[in-house]
Amino acid sequence: KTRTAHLDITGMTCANCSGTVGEALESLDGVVEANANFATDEGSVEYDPDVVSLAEIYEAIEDAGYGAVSDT
Ligand code: 9UX
Repeated sequence: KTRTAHLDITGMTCANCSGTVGEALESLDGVVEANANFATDEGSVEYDPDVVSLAEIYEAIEDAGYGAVSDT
C-alpha cells in the first residue's frame, strides 16, 4: 500500500526546477509518482514505505540541490 507525503520544498528558483525535483524523486525505487509546484513551493510524493523511506526521499531532494520539510 502506498502513502502520499506532502512537502514544502525550498530552493526552486525557476519553473523548470519543479520538473527536476519531480524527476529526481521518480528515479527512486518505491516512488510511484512525484510532483513539485514552483508557484506554491509544495510537492507531493506517492511512495511505498516498504521500499523507500521518507528520509531517503528528503535525501534525494537535497542531492538534487533543493531542500524539503514536511507539510502535513
Ligand atoms: Mo531554472 Mo532550477 O534555469 O534548478 S531549472 S533555476
